[in-house]
Amino acid sequence: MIQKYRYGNPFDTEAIITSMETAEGDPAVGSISLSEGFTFSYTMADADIVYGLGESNRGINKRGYRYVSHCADDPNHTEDKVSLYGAHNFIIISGKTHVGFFFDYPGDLCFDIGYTRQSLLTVSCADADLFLYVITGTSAYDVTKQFRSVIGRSYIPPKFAFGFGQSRWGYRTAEDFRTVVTKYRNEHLPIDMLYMDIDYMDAYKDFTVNPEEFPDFPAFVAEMQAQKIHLVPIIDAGVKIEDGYDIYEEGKKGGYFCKREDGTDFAAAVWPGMTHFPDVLNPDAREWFGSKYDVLLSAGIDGFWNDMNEPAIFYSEESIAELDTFLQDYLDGKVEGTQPHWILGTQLGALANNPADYRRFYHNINGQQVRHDTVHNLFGYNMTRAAGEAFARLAPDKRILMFSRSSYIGMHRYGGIWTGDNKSWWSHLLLNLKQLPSLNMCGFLYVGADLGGFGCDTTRDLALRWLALGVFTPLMRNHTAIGTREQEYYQFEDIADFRHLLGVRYRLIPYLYSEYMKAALGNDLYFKPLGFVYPDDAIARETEDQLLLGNEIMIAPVYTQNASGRYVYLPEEMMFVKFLPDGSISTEILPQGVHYVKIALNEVPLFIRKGRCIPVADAAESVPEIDSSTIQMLGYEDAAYERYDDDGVTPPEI
Ligand code: MIG
Repeated sequence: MIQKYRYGNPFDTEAIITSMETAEGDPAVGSISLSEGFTFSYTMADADIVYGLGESNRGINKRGYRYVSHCADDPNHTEDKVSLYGAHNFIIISGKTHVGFFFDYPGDLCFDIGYTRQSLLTVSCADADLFLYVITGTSAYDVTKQFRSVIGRSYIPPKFAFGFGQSRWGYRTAEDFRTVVTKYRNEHLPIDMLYMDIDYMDAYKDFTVNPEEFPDFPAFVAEMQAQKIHLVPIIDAGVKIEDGYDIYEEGKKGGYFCKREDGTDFAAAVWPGMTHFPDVLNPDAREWFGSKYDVLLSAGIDGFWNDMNEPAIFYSEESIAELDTFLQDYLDGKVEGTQPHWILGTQLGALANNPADYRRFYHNINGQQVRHDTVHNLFGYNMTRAAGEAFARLAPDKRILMFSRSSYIGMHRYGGIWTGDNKSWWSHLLLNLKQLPSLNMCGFLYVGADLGGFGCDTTRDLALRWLALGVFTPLMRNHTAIGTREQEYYQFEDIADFRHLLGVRYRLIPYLYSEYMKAALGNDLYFKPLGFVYPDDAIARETEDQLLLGNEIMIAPVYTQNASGRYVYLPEEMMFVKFLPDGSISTEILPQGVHYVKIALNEVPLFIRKGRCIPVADAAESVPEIDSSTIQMLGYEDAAYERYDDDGVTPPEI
């Protein structure tokens, strides 16, 4: 059962699309205080698990820390961080009873989940203007499915997007892109997508391409398509301020940019230098910005990734002016206090993504001026919505690949997510695993991390182990930052090992696609924590380094260095399967309990649940080359599997 409560004057985020009556009074569980903003308090039982929060830090069970929903451009995902790129305000408290809460509030929202006091959960925000949804159910899984049924169907990508994609920040020339494709194809490393990071653009201007490198861009797109490669360009939030640049001129003329209180266009520096932000919360501006994707769609592009849409700000005109004044005072010895040198460092460090800047600009929503910080978490959502709504108009017969860095619940209807700038750390491989089911609970099914790690230099063993997890994530992309060690899979010794792991992905696509589509069409989960399926098993409930995928398999990747295997917990008998480097598959029935399983760097393990089976095809080098006539069933004898399939292009009926 879902009940909706209203406090004050909530902003309509359109996260929930099912209309519901507002209940009277306060929820029967927990307590509400409106004395200082809004605070919801709830006493947790010792055994309660707290699930949810989508893309957030730490474990699957969120207890014992605090989290702040504030879409943040922060590439340092250390264990102490309270905000990442997404704001997904759905939690479930699961123990003897099972109750979910969705705080539909688009500004900063703080979840203290037993951080200040071990048994106390508090959720608080500055303004008591929000909708609160309370969902009671028979299990955490049941609560999740009820929530998913009111937020609308998850985004469905084209089938090619289940292939592998290579990316690197720094590819710039046509030759750079050709080299990657040639190496992948020559080495028979399967691949379907090649990502174009910011350097493909002309001076970082959205919806342009560097004219010297790509004098005939549609021809370049076609050249790649002939090699079964989809190019996927990045789009950034900020529109460069430059006279004569059509997007800038149109935006200025149409009044489509976010404005200061005095009505002038707010200016902030990002990659292109000074930019304006399209006011994607304004329906007219959203339609206008979305229509610009056609510049690339009509060149043959069928996939995009939206970046810097928290929105990220390097500095604003105001903040740089303030810093200038400070610097003058500092140099003139006029800065008061005992530590002016330390203050200088702090001032410099606080320039980017400064909260003061988020209070300096406004959205125009149906004639109302809405200050950005109060709706901050909706920017990435609506940038991606702009694209999604435009795709439905511009390419109604075709699915377009789309994923975003920043997000709020509701965006899951328009695109997927990549989890942003992780690092080539083993701990981030594990964080990647733990984020997956939480993201699914919040509706984000097309998800994945930068395999191998974005920041820092990767190592061959980390690249392989992370790839062995990436085999199972819907979005499977190797991406890395400029200046880091080269990370394309052909850069390492013994390329055959990478070829094998990539090949296993393609062998599993008939199954993975089928389970993805069943989850999307049925408002279900693709990745589940073990506790969702084995709620009465105390060990399963605490297992955070294994996941159920679809209805048939469990995954348990190796996430530590120099390990030749790992411990795995089986809540019931399962079939332990390994895809071996010679192309064969080993199987072994293991009883319920704890096992140490050997997994070499060049093997992909999975576990098939008792009495079930999965379809496996022969390996292929691209999604269209997967031959469904080669599909064989793998798993328990006499088990049956109903495989979902479609053309992978036509958008399914709503
Ligand atoms: O400030 O476009 O998360 O994937 O490579 C960095 C360059 C901007 C951040 C994205 C990353 C991308 C990078 N971008």
